[in-house]
Amino acid sequence: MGNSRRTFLKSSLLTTLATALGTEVVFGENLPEGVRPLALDDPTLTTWGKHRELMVLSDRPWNVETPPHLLDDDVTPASNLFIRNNGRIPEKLDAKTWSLTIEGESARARKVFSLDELKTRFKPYTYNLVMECGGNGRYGFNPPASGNQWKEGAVSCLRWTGVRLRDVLQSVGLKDDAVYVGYYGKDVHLSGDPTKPVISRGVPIKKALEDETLLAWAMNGADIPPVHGFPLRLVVGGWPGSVSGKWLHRLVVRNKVHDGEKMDGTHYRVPIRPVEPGSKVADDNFRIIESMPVRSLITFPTSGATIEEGKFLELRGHAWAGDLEVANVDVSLDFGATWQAAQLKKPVNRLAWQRWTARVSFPQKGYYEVWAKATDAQGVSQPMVIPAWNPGGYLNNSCHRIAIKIV
Ligand SMILES: Nc1nc2c(c(=O)[nH]1)N[C@H]1C(S)=C(S)[C@@H](COP(=O)(O)O)O[C@H]1N2
Ligand SMILES: [Mo]
Repeated sequence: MGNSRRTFLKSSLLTTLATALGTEVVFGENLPEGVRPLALDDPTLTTWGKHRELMVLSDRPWNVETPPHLLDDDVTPASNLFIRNNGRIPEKLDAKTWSLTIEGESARARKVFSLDELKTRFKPYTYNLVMECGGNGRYGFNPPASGNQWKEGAVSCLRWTGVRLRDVLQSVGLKDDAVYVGYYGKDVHLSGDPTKPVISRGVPIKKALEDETLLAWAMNGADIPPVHGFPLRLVVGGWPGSVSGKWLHRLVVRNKVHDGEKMDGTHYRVPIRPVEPGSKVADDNFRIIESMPVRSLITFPTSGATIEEGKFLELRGHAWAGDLEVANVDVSLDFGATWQAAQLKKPVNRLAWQRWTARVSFPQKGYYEVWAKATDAQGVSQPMVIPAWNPGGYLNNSCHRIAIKIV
């Protein structure tokens, strides 16, 4: 192999590596021929700085899940935030030239905003908002539903900063017949075909106009990372994550339910009346998922923990209930025969998750399971068993369980 060809191979390897790492490979020119940089095989370095215990469910597109014990913080750190992509992450994201177009048959005008205009013309707000993938818990369904087999970790609660969608929509003007707002992002279909839509969902106008529905440019006080929608995304707390459009560049105000990609069929829709597991569901028996159901996680200790006999154990976790508040959380050490009430905090703002803690003691050495069950403000509790089967494998909010050994 000629010298120039070798130099080319090395430099393209270094370029690939630098892109994956998001930083320069210092001294890269010294890398001996045939030595493979370690980082190429280390997902914690190349997967956008994610914690090394996050689980890669797929890399085409990228879908990465968080184990429950890494969701212990009141505000989920960026390193622990799950990734759910339907297509390719857009390349060349530039905040300076980014624009958001608002149009649609029920908008009074068509307006284009630069990111700077959004930041300066409207008042910014910051809220802690729960974002949970509609398919969180999908692994539990039988027969299995196709799609990412999320366990319980496709959920987060981050501090989002942006302007209210309501303020921006009102500056454009809404017609009386406006019923829905749909989003379009800049991600590209896996095939690479720019004409193929990836995902374009939305929310009814009432949800769009809520105080907490944001056009966000910051996450936990920093720029939104590229994989999570830099430089602008929609954040709609309490509803399936799929309505929080990333790489947001266009919104349409609709006079009917938005008919974008993944608004129909078995996408983010569940049967209205229960169906036989595995059966085909008639189109008129579907509703679009809106507010997510009540759910909780045990974030401490980690499942499988070994604890010394005779000690109290301080359990903790979070609970959330879509648009509603959580009213109480109970824990059981005896497979659900008896329950004890946990302490439950109020959310820091509407649509944030709530911290719960419970001090428990175990009667003797042996194996136990801790089960946690949350109940929402309308008295609806998490089920112990997998809830109604649906073809897309959505809304499995059954109780989280962990294993404990007392020695
Ligand atoms: N443009 C765009 N927005 C998107 C998606 C996507 O694939 N493309 N995935 C959605 C889904 S299904 C979820 S659950 C959330 C996940 O957000 P995160 O990856 O920042 O955690 O983003 C939503 N917004
Ligand atoms: Mo999702």
